Amino acid sequence: MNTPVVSQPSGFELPDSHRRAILFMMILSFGALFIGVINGLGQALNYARVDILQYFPGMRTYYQGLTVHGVVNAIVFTFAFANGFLSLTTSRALGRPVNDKFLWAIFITMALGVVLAGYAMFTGQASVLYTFYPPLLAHWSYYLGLALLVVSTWITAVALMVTLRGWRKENPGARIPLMAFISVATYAMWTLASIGIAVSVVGLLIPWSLGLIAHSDPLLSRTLFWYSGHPIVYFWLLPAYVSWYAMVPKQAGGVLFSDSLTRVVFVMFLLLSIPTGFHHQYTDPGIGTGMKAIHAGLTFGIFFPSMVTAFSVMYALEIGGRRRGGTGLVNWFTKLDWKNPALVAQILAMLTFTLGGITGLINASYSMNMSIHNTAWVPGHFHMTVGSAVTMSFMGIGFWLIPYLTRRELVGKGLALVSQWVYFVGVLVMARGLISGGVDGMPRRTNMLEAAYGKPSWELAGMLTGLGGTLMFVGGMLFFAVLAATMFMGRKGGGPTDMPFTETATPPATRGWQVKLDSFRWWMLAAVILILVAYAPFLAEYLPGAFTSPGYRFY
Ligand code: HAS
Ligand code: CU
Repeated sequence: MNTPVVSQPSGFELPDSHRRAILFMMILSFGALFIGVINGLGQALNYARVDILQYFPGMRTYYQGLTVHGVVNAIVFTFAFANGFLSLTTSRALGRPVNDKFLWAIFITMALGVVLAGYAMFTGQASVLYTFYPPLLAHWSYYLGLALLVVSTWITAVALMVTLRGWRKENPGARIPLMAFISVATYAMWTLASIGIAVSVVGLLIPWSLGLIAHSDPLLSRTLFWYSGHPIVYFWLLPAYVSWYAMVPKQAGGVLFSDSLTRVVFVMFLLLSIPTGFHHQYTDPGIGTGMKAIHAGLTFGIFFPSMVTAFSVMYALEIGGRRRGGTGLVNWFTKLDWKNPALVAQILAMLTFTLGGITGLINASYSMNMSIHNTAWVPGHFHMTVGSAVTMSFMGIGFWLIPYLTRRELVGKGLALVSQWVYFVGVLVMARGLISGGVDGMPRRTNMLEAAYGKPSWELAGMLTGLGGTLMFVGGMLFFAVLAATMFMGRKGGGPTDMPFTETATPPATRGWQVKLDSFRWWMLAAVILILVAYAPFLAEYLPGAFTSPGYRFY
């Protein structure tokens, strides 16, 4: 192995105003998760036919609870975390803080969005779930609130691009530091990906909810939703990947072995995340089978960078384990620092993601999708991805980030470790319940307490779901206890003064094809071409659409 080189400038001090703005974003993020985890308990117990939602303040129906659960976890928690965390990683990697006016604009936009969408959800005027498909109709403030949350990610994207451009002017011809490259690539991908949701919400749903247009077009709205709705899962995932690539190797005592391969992975996400949305619409009538097959093929393509990640990160961990005295084929794994909650949370996240990835491949397989679509299998899949790989990674990052931002020492290291193991076991048990029930036809998004049908074999699946969800709730609450104790009682001046970032085995090449990896402009152009290939034929055939459906409010 070559001598490792440091690929980031050192001696970086984050200005206090930035520290505060990012801390506010993290509080919003984890605050949303707190509500989501409590609500999740109600959802999981529903499968075990235990009704606790009725005791929740302000909760009237099952669908109101499920909407809140989806929105706060999948949109507020993830967006607020990404906006804050990747602003920080970009600032740190470039040695150049993002302008703090941007940071406050991001936070205020998100807060406004949460208030607007929250008002509609908590008053029971938006029980349309986080996918808000027409013809279900919500109060306009729900759509506007979600739109503002998307706008906050655009402000972040602009902030990162401006910072990068400033850095490039001062460093002509230099390679973009890796951590900044992968952070900016994440936002470049999402900027293109979010257009679908923006068009749907601003162009179709807000005017419809205000009564400016009388009817809506479910297929068009669903298509625009899933144009953004698949890549959104990588917008949730990639901040975790930034940590797995740029920080976890350091935390594990290893190094990242390839700078170029890491950039290639993120370029692949930029290219292939978007033209895959029809894999959520295999059962939708009105979309040609040929186009669905193209999206299926591209979905197998987007599987690849995650496979590469699995091997790259595992190798980085292995280097760490061997440096700590590990030998043989598997012994290095036991030698990792199992006492470091930030690292342990992320390793457990990776382990659940291995199963999350495999179930994703099954979803993507056209014919197998037919037997699991709209069953409990799907929440089984996504709790092993966003509900654990992402959530546990963010919790793990929180174990050093909150002390870094508050300058207070982490309180309750042991409890922090326990919280992650309990959550990990919980998510595996819950997903086992959902997956087995789903294979057996147990539906998703169904109030099981009121369902007039059922199978004896769903009993065990439902019980496992309820049991696992309860463990996840307990693990989550222990995590919040650690976070609150750190923020209020942590020893002042005890937090880390810098963030952990890894060394790379070889520095980025300064000549040859690798240099071209940094040309975002060309990758964005290539991504647009792929998007056109994937969506233009359907839109050309389908537009101007069929605006025939009135709005419905069932709950
Ligand atoms: Fe998915 C549905 C296909 C990844 C989230 N997905 C969903 C929904 C959500 C979601 C929320 O094709 C439901 C949406 C709704 O409400 O209807 N998904 C995939 C595929 C992947 C995938 C092919 N999904 C994700 C990620 C998510 C997520 C990531 C959130 C963050 N998904 C689908 C499809 C559907 C779907 C269909 C529609 C289903 C339907 O019919 O409704 C791939 O990206 C997965 C690639 C992952 C891997 C795993 C790599 C493993 C790693 C860890 C390595 C471990 C280490 C440690 C290093 C290839 C990187 C090991 C150490 C040792 C010693 C072992
Ligand atoms: Cu998808």
